[in-house]
Amino acid sequence: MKKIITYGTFDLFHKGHYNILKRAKEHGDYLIVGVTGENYDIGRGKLNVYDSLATRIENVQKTGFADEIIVEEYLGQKISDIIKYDIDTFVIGDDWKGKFDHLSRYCDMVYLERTKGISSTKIRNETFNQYDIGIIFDYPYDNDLIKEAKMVNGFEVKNIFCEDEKILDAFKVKYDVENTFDTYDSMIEASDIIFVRCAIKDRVKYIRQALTAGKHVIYDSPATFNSDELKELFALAKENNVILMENIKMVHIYVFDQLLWMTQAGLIGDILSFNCSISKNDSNRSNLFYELSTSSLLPMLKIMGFDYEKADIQVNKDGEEIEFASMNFVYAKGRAIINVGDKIRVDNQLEIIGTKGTIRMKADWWRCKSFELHTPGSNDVQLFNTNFEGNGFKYLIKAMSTMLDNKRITKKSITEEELIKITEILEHVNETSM
Ligand code: C2G
Repeated sequence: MKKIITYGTFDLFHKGHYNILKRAKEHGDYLIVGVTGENYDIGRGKLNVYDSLATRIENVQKTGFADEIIVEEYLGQKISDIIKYDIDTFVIGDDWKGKFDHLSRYCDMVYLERTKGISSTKIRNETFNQYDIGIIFDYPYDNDLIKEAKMVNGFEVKNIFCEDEKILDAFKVKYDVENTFDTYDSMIEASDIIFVRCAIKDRVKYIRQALTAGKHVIYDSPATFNSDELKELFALAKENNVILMENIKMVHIYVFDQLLWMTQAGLIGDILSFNCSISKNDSNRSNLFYELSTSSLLPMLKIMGFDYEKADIQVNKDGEEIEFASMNFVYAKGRAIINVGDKIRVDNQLEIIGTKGTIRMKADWWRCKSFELHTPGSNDVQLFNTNFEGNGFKYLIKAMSTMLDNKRITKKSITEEELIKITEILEHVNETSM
């Protein structure tokens, strides 16, 4: 019996998929089809898959060509499958020509001609809503968000505006964005989503203007140092039935959920200590201190809770700007220490000590690529990780896309209470530094 294997996402099943399965089957007696799993697609940056895994499997099954369907869950699984299922021939479309030649040491390789004029991408572009993003900024760097946003179905940064014409022109040349605008109002009008990236003092004004015009907003967090102003923005978003989304990427990356699971479900016991340090040196950005603080305070509040008994904050300033702060929170049963350096360098790390285990994240821990779990009495260190390229902004856009599909404007990943509490702590930091 000659065994054939082929793989694919088979999203929005079409004639091209049907043809390749039919021809793959003709190459042998028994056809195994590998359908990509959701985690695998997320890992390889394919965030535009529309159909669920169950639907995609069902569509392959309906053709009647597959004798067996398996799920492709990780990079390198193709070699394991060829060995495990004792495959004679690997078949794939010629859009992959040359990419799988290394498999010819395990079985025969056949690249079949693709069906012309049809693809999942084409169907997606014709079928789905398009969301044009407009960015308002005051410095000429995009932090890769233009590239990342494009990876999600229907999203694209098309519009830009900056009060300073020179910065606007530099940005346009550098990132080749389609439209620039003379006024913020005209950019709002032309966009579905506004991304506010500017100094904190201007954020509320720009966010308010976009929300009032009925546009969804993404903003660099914190929006303000005034918790009443933040509450007003939340109310305004609700009134206009639009999404107000903070640019905090970690909560959209699944390793962060694993971290929460470990700590909130009690898997490392009672938490005794939450200790994190963060610093970045980027002379192009003002107020970086507050963004770094937000990234640290959010996991603290999620893991340790809101009910600390005492907050002791020590601040060092360089002129008007905070260059370092050490925030010490005393909880009934534990303690949290957060060290944030803007200009003053500290080693980036996050450590959570529980009665039954310790979690450690190193280097750029706020990117949430991995963490280690150390268990007392065991020399084994368990590693939890996710592989993705880039800075994670695509996952935030994907979360926004899901909210838009579901017509939901509230989210569970970050709550209003958490954001208000963070703003109150930052208010306290500012008072301490006066
Ligand atoms: N295909 C085709 N003609 C088209 C479109 C797709 O012959 N017009 C083929 C592809 O060449 C591939 C199969 O249909 O062999 C599945 O295509 P996709 O769903 O686009 O799969 P892809 O994401 O390319 O995944 O591990 C995953 C695989 O490597 C391929």
